[in-house]
Parts: sequence; C-alpha cells; structure tokens
Amino acid sequence: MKIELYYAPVACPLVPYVTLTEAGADFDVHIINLRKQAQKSPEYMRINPKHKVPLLIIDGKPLSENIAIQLWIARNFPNAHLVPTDPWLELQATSMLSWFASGIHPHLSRANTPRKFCDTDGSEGSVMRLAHDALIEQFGIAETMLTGKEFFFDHFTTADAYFFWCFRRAQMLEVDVAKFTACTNHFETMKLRPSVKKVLAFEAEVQSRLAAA
Ligand SMILES: N[C@@H](CCC(=O)N[C@@H](CS)C(=O)NCC(=O)O)C(=O)O
Repeated sequence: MKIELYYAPVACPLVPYVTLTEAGADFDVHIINLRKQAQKSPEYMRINPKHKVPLLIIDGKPLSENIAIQLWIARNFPNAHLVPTDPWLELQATSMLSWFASGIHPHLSRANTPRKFCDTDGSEGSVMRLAHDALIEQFGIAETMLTGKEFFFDHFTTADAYFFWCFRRAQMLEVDVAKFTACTNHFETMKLRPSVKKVLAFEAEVQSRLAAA
C-alpha cells in the first residue's frame, strides 16, 4: 500500500504525521508551502479543491479532513491501538477528534488570520480577542478532562496527537494557556514520544529548507 501525506510545517498535518509514525506506516511526504499559497496551485486544487492540508493519498485515492484521516490510520493499523477498542470509548475518541476539528481548530484559525474572518477596518483586534476567549474556554474543558491523567484515554490515541497540535498552536499564537497545568503536562509528555520528536525535527528541517528557497 502506498501512502502519501501532503504536509505543511506548523499546520495541522502534524497530526497525521504523528499517528502514521506511531502506526509504523511507511509514507511519503509532499511539502505544501502555505506561505506561498501552494495549496491554491492548480495541481493541488485538482486533488483537493478545498485547498487544505492535510491530505492523504492512499494507493492514488485522496482522503481529506483530519478526522477521517485519523480514523483511516487507526483502522488500517489496528496493532497500534490508535483508538480505544471498547466501542463506547471508540465513539468517545471520535467525539474528541470532532471537538478538536470543529470546536478548537476554527478558533486557532481566527487567532492566526483574523483578517480572513472579518474585513471591516479595525475589526482584527476584536476577532482575535474573541478567538482567544473561546480558546481559553475550550482549553479549560480539556484541563478538567486531563487532570490526573497522562492521556485522554488509558493509553496514547489519535486524540492526544490532535490535542498536542491544538495546544502547541495556541502557545505559538500567544494564547494565555500557561495556567492549564494538566494540558501543559500532557504537552510535555507528548514531546517525549519518538513520533513527536521526529515530526518536530522534520518540521525544523522543512522550515529551513523553505526559508532558503
Ligand atoms: N477541515 C480541515 C481543516 C484543515 C485546515 O484548516 N488546514 C489549514 C492548515 S492548519 C490549511 O490547509 N489552510 C490553508 C487554506 O485554508 O488555504 C481538516 O480538518 O482537515
């Protein structure tokens, strides 16, 4: 089986990069330079008209959307136990992925590029402030879930990979998340995983490559 991941540094393809690595999958990476709007090139728009990363190509067939990609990886590499085996807990893991994709990620996008969400002059600051407020509320919920726990479930799952990216991105965007100690502990624990070390080293290498180009 040939697996290709369309990836951009700092962005959310970090999540499938981590889970594919945790799964022990062999995969090729194609770099999309979001700063140069490569996601809107005719070649990329042909395979993903939504002009988003991540995109997974499995034996030539494209699969978009992080949740679907995570579930595909979990199903196709069952030995990696990337979701809980209990059916109810498996649904809870899907619920978490959905929350990150629809309840957290959009606020990170607003905090990152407020001008994309309201073009009224002078609105940038308030779009960003509202995004920060919403993120603080959401991370407060995650804080309760993670208190006294290493992972969201009793072992590492795709939910941990996705949340790691959300929390990292929030830190990078200077959302005031330092007070969330359980989330911070989760973040530090995740940074020790070989899969996360690998993606962060890869990200640094790609960033210097893109900066030199
Ligand atoms: N709903 C998509 C969202 C992915 C997404 O927002 N990706 C961002 C990077 S984190 C992107 O590709 N942005 C480029 C663009 O919007 O043109 C998913 O869950 O996979």
